[in-house]
Amino acid sequence: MNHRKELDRHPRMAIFSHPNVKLRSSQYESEESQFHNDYAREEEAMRKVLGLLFIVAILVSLVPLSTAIADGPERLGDMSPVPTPVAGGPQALTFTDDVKTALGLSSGAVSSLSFGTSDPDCYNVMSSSIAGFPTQGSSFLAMGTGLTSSITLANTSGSTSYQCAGLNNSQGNDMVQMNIVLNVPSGANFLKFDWKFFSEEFPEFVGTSFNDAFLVETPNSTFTISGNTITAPKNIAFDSAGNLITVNSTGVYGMNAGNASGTTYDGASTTFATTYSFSPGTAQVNLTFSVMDLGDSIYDTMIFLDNLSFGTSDASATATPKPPVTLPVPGVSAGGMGIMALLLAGVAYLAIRRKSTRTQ
Ligand SMILES: [Ca+2]
Ligand SMILES: [Ca+2]
Ligand SMILES: [Ca+2]
Repeated sequence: MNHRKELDRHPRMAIFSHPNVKLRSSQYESEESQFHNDYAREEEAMRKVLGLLFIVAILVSLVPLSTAIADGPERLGDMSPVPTPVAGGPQALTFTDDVKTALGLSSGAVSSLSFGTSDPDCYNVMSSSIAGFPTQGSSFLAMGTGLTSSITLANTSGSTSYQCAGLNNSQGNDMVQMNIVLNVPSGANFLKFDWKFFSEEFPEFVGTSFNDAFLVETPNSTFTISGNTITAPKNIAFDSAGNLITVNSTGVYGMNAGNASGTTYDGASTTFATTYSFSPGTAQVNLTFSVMDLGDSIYDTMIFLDNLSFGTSDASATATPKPPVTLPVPGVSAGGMGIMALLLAGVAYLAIRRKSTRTQ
């Protein structure tokens, strides 16, 4: 055959004109076409997955941060009905004297005592024996972010709540505040008082933004709130770990259900005695006691106060204010998860593009 001659004339074309070569060439074209089709399908499927991932990431990013912080059960307080005024309650003319007696103070020991614009339904003198109080005499003072008339209700609700009228903190949530100016007896160099912290926030909202708090500041109140963190350089009352007394710190360091037995609250601290020392010869001590809701005004927190007294001692009775401890909110926010998903989707997309470029 003259194939050799033809090859000499058109060396490149001749190969493809050979019958065997033609057969193999058409098989190759068919396989190549199949490969391209498969690849196109794979790429299309991957594009769809990535598109879906982007949409999910964007939607998750749009979830407000607050819902992420409020992790745990749904936040619906069991709202207490608004009470009708009771004769002899905080509105009575003798109330200030009742508070002094309840705290164990003589009339002459108090220069002034005021609850400002705090809701009178959210503080009161208690004259019965409840959860280890009174620690002095036959009565004590209760002040909190819910009704004092709820204190001895059976604990049938995990979210007893009341929105107190009047005074609020800088976040617009419930606050009850007592300012008391004490005349220091001659020779005294310290004062002390007993307190106990109760809360419905315990245990389900420990570690969240609903960080209800109790502060005692002297000589004036200067605390500030940022998110769920309180900064109170003038505070003198701390829990056993030296932290500010809040649901997050006290919850972690010693609140339990047993301590709240006999009350409507789900948890309480033990009874603490705070001692505050000052220089001998100090004429007056100005104390501001504050109890407040943080995050919102539901899930009541209550403080029992008693046995506010002076003493004289050597330097051993000291209470050195410690810096506030910031506890992180646990868990990753929805916004953070959305950003993570976007980043992962971006990395996956780049990897696919690189693979696609190499194959072409
Ligand atoms: Ca309860
Ligand atoms: Ca409240
Ligand atoms: Ca609360």
